[in-house]
Amino acid sequence: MAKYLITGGAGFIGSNLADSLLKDDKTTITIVDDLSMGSVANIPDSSRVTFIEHSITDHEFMSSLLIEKRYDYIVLLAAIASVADSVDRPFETHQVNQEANLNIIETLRREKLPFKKLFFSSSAAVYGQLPEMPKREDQAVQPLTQYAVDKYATERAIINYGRLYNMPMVCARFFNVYGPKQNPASPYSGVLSILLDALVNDKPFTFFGDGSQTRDFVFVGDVVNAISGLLHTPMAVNDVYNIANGKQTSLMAVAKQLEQLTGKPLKASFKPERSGDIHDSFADASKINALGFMTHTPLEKGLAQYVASV
Ligand code: UD2
Repeated sequence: MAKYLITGGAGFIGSNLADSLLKDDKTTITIVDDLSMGSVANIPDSSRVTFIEHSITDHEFMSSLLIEKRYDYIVLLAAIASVADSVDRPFETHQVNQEANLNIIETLRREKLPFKKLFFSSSAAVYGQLPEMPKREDQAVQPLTQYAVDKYATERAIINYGRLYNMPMVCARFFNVYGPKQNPASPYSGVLSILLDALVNDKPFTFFGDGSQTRDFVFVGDVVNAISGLLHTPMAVNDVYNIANGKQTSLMAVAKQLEQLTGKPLKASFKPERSGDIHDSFADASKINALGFMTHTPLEKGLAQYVASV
């Protein structure tokens, strides 16, 4: 029996992870999610899943849950997930992306709670605009937004707690994750979900900038394999790993691929770049590749699966 807690488990990445973990019939999962971005429809329909609609920013609630339930694996995915949203809501971002997670690790320390592994989702945003490409985990960081500051601060806190108190914890820097269950409903949603929604439903799409910005688009199935691998690999501890495809693609190029896959033309317009936006992002994934479980779905294949899912 393995007991998992997934914060943000009703969201895009968390619900894909839950689907995958449930393939082991000894797994039970508790999902804590405030449904700010996620939805009940994402949550796997299984008697082995318990859903709690609650914010992770309720420290007393989260501490009591951890003390009472004693999870084996704790996966911290709940977040204000948009860089642009964090620019608009710095205080909420700080409370969700940093304080709430610090409360969780501090509860584990203070109460001496035993657990097998804690995973935290940090972000490629911590690398900022520094020119070195591709991004390696040992390169300098440059957190340019509250989003990046809070992700980096939590990453450091987790690694420091792991070292100081011998707690088994690991962090990963997600690059641009896409795939089934990604919610296009908000202007802050991941760009590929907005693009696909625009194409499928004949809506207009706005490029912020000229579309030449590049991202490392990583398929959600690969991200799920990476999280699961990091949780179950004892030597992956007190460290941070890029989770990426390791390929650099411009937004314009990916828009063209989606036009081809859907057979529809994009109704595109252009506006100035978003504040806090990074122009280029591209990862060196060799550190996680060396652990042996990372998969790299080619972009064409991942996009085709995504298009087929909507
Ligand atoms: C993504 C993640 C973030 C973080 C980061 C790591 C989301 C929502 N955000 O931030 O959590 O991990 O990657 O690097 O997944 N854009 C448009 N039109 C639109 C929407 C976006 O042109 O309608 C542009 C946007 O200005 C940016 C690019 O597309 O240049 C990607 O935007 P995003 O919000 O999908 O992701 P990003 O890279 O800001």
